[in-house]
Amino acid sequence: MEPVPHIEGLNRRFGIADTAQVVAGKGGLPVVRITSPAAHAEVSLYGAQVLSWQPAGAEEAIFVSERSHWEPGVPIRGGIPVCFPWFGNKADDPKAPKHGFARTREWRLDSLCADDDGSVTLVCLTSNDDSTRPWWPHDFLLAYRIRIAQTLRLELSVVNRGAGPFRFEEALHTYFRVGRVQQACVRGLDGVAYLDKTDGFREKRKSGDLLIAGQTDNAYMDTEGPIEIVDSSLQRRLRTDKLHSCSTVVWNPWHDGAATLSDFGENEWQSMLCVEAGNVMRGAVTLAPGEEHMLRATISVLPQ
Ligand code: TA6
Repeated sequence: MEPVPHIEGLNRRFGIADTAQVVAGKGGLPVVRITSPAAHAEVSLYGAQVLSWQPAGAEEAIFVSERSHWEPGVPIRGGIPVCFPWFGNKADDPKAPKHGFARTREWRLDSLCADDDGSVTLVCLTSNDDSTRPWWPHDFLLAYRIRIAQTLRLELSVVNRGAGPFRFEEALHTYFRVGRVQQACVRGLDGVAYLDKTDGFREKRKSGDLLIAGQTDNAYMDTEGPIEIVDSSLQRRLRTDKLHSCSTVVWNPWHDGAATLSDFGENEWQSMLCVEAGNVMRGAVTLAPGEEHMLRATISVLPQ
């Protein structure tokens, strides 16, 4: 991690008066802070991780743990981690960083623009280098376009810059903030087959809304449609519309799972629910040389 002068340089180059600044966030990590008539948001360049998004007139939609670590090499607990090029543990290497290396790299800020409609869009880039090749020997470019407005639009593009094809998994591991997870349910997964990680990845199928009543770690397959968290305690719905995403992961560690994670505060598990748009497990994507794949998630906060 480079010292603060690097952050000041980014702010001089990209900052937009009264609307968007690059500042030193927790742990000195660079953060783009956006305050526009449409929304307030924060995006850490470390991991290109959205940390906060609060559309005008609504409460904060994103959860970040009060016990999160804020240091290079360690994932931030909360926000919207970008998982790439594998999801969870790497199948052929148990020592590889969980959820890939994208979430623990500082990304390059490529552009930051404000539009007349009050939206602000930033583009962050990262690509292969000597630190990624030992884990994954492919040449790639990741371009992440984040549009902050009354809705939050996330577009993750993967480009194959190598000479041969590669296969990857990806997910936008969104930690939604909920009032009380026990009073939330997930709608849009009715009848969809899923792999239950809490039960040895056994394949199951459930009908109706998903009530969160215990540790939940399900990877739903073939889910192209919108998914909603219905949060009765905050009386709102958190909706994710997806494009080019065939899987959705739903995760809450519940009391016992959170207790094993040092970066979760006491009872914080009740205030979060991850609903993750992605392409994981048998939904992994194969890209030929020169090809590009774009995953889009558009998030909105709606009345219940
Ligand atoms: O998305 C669900 C999951 O893969 C869970 O299995 C759980 O471990 C979670 O992600 C958090 O992973 P992390 O590496 O951030 O602790």
